[in-house]
Amino acid sequence: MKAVSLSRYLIEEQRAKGKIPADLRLLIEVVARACKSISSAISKGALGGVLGNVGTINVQGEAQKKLDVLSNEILLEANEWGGHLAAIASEEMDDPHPIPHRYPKGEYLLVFDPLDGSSNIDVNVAVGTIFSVLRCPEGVTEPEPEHFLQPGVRQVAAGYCIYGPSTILVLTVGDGTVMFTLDRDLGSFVLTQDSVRIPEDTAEFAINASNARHWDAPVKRYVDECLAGKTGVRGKDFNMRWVASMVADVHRILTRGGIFMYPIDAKCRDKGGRLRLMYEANPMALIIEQAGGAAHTGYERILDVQPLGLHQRISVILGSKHEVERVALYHREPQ
Ligand code: AFP
Repeated sequence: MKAVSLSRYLIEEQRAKGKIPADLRLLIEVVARACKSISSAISKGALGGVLGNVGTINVQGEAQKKLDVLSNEILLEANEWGGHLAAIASEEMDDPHPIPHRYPKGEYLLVFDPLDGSSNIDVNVAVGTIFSVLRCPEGVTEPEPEHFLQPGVRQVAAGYCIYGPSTILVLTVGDGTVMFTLDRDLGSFVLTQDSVRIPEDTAEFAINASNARHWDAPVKRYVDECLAGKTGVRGKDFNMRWVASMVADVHRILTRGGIFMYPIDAKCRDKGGRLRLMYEANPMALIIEQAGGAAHTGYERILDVQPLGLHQRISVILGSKHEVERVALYHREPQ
């Protein structure tokens, strides 16, 4: 069978379903091209002089890695001149990046975490770029942070690129989730999985167990029941995985099912959670829901949350539908 490139897939989807306007297609292709450059920089590792910190702290209060800064620059440079964007927001920048006046502006807003899981770079573990596309509110020509503050259901596209043993682009335009693998010989992303489906049940969970003493009762109950295995109320043994790179943990769930949890707990309650709503939770929630999974805070569906700030943090519980529903149920039951 002939390989279907990302461009061909997007054009054929547009023809068949009319869901991907030319500007959105261009935007996705430009993001994918930037991801290829990031993939190439990452793969050089120490030989490219890209490992280690730059000595600065980002808006999240985290030490910036050289690759955080480089990935951010690659994405900004690739996306600012195409004429399809009104503004760009990045996890690495305090404020949105305006489109320079010398370039035309478009109707979309691009939001990204240029390199998620970057604390894993120096140990050669998979990291990734996460992105989300929103529509710029009508009549707005100079978008401010408030124009980005749209609930996740309003995303017109979301995706991530995982830089692992192979480089894989996962994408949704709100009509299912698809995967493309980078063919380095051809230099293009080739469709390798159409209609990704997450099994509704699972026996695998992912959580940073070092936070156990800080967890709220519903999370503790869920994990304790998993750990009790065959002899407990769940009547089956569970397996645990934690990469500490959300793209890698989510990618495993898309591939074979599972539940990922970074819930709000006593340690991060004052911040509202650990993971970022706009850069991590929303795009991943759309990808997961479009693959038949669920994404919740414990109290509400992530995609329904009205963002209050560009860098807002949130509780995240996502993956196999029945397990996510169980954790949400435990949050509703009286303690
Ligand atoms: P970094 O980008 O700072 O490495 O953070 C990664 C991340 O946001 C997400 O990808 C992981 O799931 C989570 O943090 C890991 O957090 P812990 O280090 O607390 O396990």
